[in-house]
Amino acid sequence: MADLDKSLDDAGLTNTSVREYVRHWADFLGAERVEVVSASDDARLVEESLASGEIQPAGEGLYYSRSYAKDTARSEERTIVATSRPQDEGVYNNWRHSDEIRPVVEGHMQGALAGKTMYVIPYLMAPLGSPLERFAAGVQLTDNRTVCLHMIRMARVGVDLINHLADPEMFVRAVHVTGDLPNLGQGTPHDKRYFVTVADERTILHFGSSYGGNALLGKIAHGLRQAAYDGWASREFLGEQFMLLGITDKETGETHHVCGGFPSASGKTNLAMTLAPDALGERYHVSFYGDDIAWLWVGEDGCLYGLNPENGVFGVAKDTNEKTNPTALEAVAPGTGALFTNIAYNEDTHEVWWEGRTPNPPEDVTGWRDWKGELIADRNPDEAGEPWAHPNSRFTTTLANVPNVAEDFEDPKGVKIDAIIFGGRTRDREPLVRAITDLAEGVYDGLTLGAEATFAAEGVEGKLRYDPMSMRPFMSYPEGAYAQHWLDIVGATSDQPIFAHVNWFQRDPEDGHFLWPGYRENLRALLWLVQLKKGEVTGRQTPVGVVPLREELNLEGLQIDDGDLETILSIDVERWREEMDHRREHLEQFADLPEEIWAAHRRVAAALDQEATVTA
Ligand code: GTP
Ligand code: SPV
Ligand code: MN
Repeated sequence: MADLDKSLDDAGLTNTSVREYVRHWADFLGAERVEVVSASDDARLVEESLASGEIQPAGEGLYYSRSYAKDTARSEERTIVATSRPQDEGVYNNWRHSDEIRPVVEGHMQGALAGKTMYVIPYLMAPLGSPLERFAAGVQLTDNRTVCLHMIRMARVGVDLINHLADPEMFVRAVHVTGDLPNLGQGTPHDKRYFVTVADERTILHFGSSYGGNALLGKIAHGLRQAAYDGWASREFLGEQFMLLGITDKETGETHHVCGGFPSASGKTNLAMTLAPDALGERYHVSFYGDDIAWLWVGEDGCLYGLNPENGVFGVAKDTNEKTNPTALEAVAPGTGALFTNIAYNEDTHEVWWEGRTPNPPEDVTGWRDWKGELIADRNPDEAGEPWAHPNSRFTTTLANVPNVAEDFEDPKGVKIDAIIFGGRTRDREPLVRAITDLAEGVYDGLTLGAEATFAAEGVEGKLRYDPMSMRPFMSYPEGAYAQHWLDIVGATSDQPIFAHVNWFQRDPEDGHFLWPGYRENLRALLWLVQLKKGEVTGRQTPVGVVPLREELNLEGLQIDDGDLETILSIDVERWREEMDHRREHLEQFADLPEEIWAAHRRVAAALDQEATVTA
């Protein structure tokens, strides 16, 4: 491509290592044109995308896009972590030797951009000036303009961010090719999609999707898989699928920061964006830092620090409404530049809708199309009950649009972490909150985190899909080493954060109702946890941690059935003892699991056995 140098000069791209990388891939992919993208190009890219029909208007400064129907979620089976070190193989990372897999995915990519534009997106996954900045730089190449629009919202994007790297070579090489979506054999034995992170070469090669974490390479591929690997290889930090929030007590002026992991679609965005319940709003303010990724490290003062490497939110639309998540609605209001993907769209009025937005779908179906683009009015009677929006439909908006975003959300120093919580969808056994002060027991709890994969009706009652620290789909190195790295990083702090396990999803075994109202009320459990860390309450020690005494929970303004409350504050010892065997089997899969973790498992098991004898 003769005028490549001119394009790069015009864009002001001066980093010669980046220029070489761009040249190599422009040749290899056979791109006809190269265009370097900065955040300031957003308005023009939006105009072009509207003109070409890739996106559609969805109100003032709001946009809608629809994916190919078989391309609406991450694909875990097609996701691979590759290195040249066989010892990097874990249980969940789908490890392959890079010599074997690189030629396969590159084979699909070669020449794929003939006649097309290759967009170059220089980005930073962290605020400028953070202690982890050298792990944050990346340059995504993509054939997809809508992906550029998403990246501009989700990451900090611009040539300035990578022109002056301390080490000009140190950027993640992130190559994305959408491919010919109708001809990729998604879900068949001839599936051509590959989502590969070559972690020891800091190279990401994703082929065959334009959706979410498959296509926005700064987010999951760099921000989680690559970052987790970098954090381990450097011994410097943890990269986790965690939300991060602050709770300010307006009476004392103190702010505490809580981060934590819930498996995908288990409530991180909702918790991170939460507001205090009305009755507690005078006293407490919740501030939003991040909803999906946190990088954690030990600061010079010996405290654990955390930051959100992202610059935006890619949130689940389903059930987002004024009651569940009012701040999310404000963050996608007219004028925010938000993008909606795979919800229902009205072509005449440009309105959008998703399940749970309002109790019922719009009554007048004129102009409404479902996420596949089909007219609702044309549905056969047997399709009447099908959702209008895809259950994994999403909204994309920048952090600055979130009304309760923390004042210091861009502070590169990050924030001191006071508590780390784990949680999942668990219909029984797990109480509202149980606190854990011991480091190994906290890490053990994270490793045995699980969420209901299916409902009890399918006969797997009590069987969880284990999802260590909510990182199962993003794990990039062996689980035993992952546990050790956690013990090392958090163990190096002088003021250790408190751990806790939370559960908003316990149900009544008879009628299935949620025992806890959830959403904004969840703050009450976190307030108790902060008080426990400060020594203001004592709780009640159980074999699996400290649970709140009923009178210690702030229940002001909350309607909850007495019996329900009692259930979610108590431990079902027999049910827990059944769980311990599953946990042992789960942990036995992991090579080189630290002895401290096994010791924690045995301590919990012995305490449960003893409790059972006492009460027998
Ligand atoms: P990813 O972006 O996939 O990582 O998901 P996430 O963990 O951010 O999940 P999100 O907050 O988007 O929530 C997923 C679903 O759980 C939504 O449909 C929410 O409405 C629902 N949900 C979240 N919090 C609660 C809660 O406290 N109680 C109940 N019953 N449902 C909840
Ligand atoms: C998740 O699946 O956990 C997400 C969405 O946050 S994606 O970016 O598609 O991975
Ligand atoms: Mn996520």
